[in-house]
Amino acid sequence: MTIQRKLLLAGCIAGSILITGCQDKSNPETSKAAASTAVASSVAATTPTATPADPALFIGEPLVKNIYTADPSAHVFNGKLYIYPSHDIDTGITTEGEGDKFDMKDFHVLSMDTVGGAVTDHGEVLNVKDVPWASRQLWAPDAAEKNGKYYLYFPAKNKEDIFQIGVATSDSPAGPFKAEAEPIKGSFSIDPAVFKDDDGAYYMYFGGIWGGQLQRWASGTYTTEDKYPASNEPALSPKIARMSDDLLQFAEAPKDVQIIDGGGVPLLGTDSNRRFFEAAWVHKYNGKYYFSYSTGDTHYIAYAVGDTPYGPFTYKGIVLTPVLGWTNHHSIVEHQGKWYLFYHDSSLSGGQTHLRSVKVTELTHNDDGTINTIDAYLD
Ligand code: FUB
Repeated sequence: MTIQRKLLLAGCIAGSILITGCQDKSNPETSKAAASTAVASSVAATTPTATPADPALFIGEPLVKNIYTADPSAHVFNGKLYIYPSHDIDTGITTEGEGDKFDMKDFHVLSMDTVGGAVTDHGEVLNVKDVPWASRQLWAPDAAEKNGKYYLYFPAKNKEDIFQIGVATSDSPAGPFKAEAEPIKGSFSIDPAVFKDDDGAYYMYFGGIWGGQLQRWASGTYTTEDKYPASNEPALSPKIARMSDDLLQFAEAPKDVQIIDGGGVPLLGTDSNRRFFEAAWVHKYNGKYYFSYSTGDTHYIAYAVGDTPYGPFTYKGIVLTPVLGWTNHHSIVEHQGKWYLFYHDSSLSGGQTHLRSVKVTELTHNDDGTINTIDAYLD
């Protein structure tokens, strides 16, 4: 570890007593890094003004620095890369609550012709005030294209403060998008990721525990009680649903996505280094389906491989080790013959967990189909 990284982490330790709620106890480095959230400037930071962490610590720079961006979902539309991120802002909320500090109100779209080239911020493309059913917290979005029409999928809390997933449409990948009047029927929780298979079928993967409320749907209907699996029980599963032809609804009731170990046994809820937490993404490589996701309180992007879009997916390893900040969220996309990992960290805000920035780096698959693990820090 470099001396700079040691200093950064040491600075974070000073604030650790202010941290509450779902903080990681098993990964001291990331817990300490996330602790800087609590001690950093409380000044509203809609436009980045905080002192950034030393860029020399990291393998990549934020794609944009005029705003904070997170949860990047990258797609290639018409030969160009479009990134659909969350737009992080500081609205002055200081409690950790159930992710209350992630109080995002709108979406921007970013685009670039090629990785490493100029990045365009297309500005606000949807605001929560223009989503009739939503009340707050526009979290991680995704997008899809069909027949020249573009679909922006996004989670938001409804008027009862329950997360659901909505869709908004546009004739351009860069928006602006017009929201449907109602959320997708039967949708719940967060982090939609829409995957188009080679046969033209579209599937939505979604779900997120803790702030994402997946643990409140264990019985199939919403309950205000948090129900996590007992130590010998399988982990909570992310969900999948095939999309209707018009991409505006589910064509079937959401099903569980099973993540199993090499012996075919579902991962347990207590297996926090490997079990699903949030941030589902699917890419297809050499005919196999790669389901990647965040392990949340252990801060990894992990992946599992399956033979169909529905799984089961067998756990294979780590795509990305913990980044600066509590959350880890990504997408994987092929462009101009190379594969890329889009991810975020809190380097631009000096470690404030709810003020993140989107970055990109190359991702490589080995001959046996495994993914080479990426470390976002330079050592
Ligand atoms: O950006 C808000 C939430 O943080 C996302 O929905 C999660 O995946 C995490 O990145």
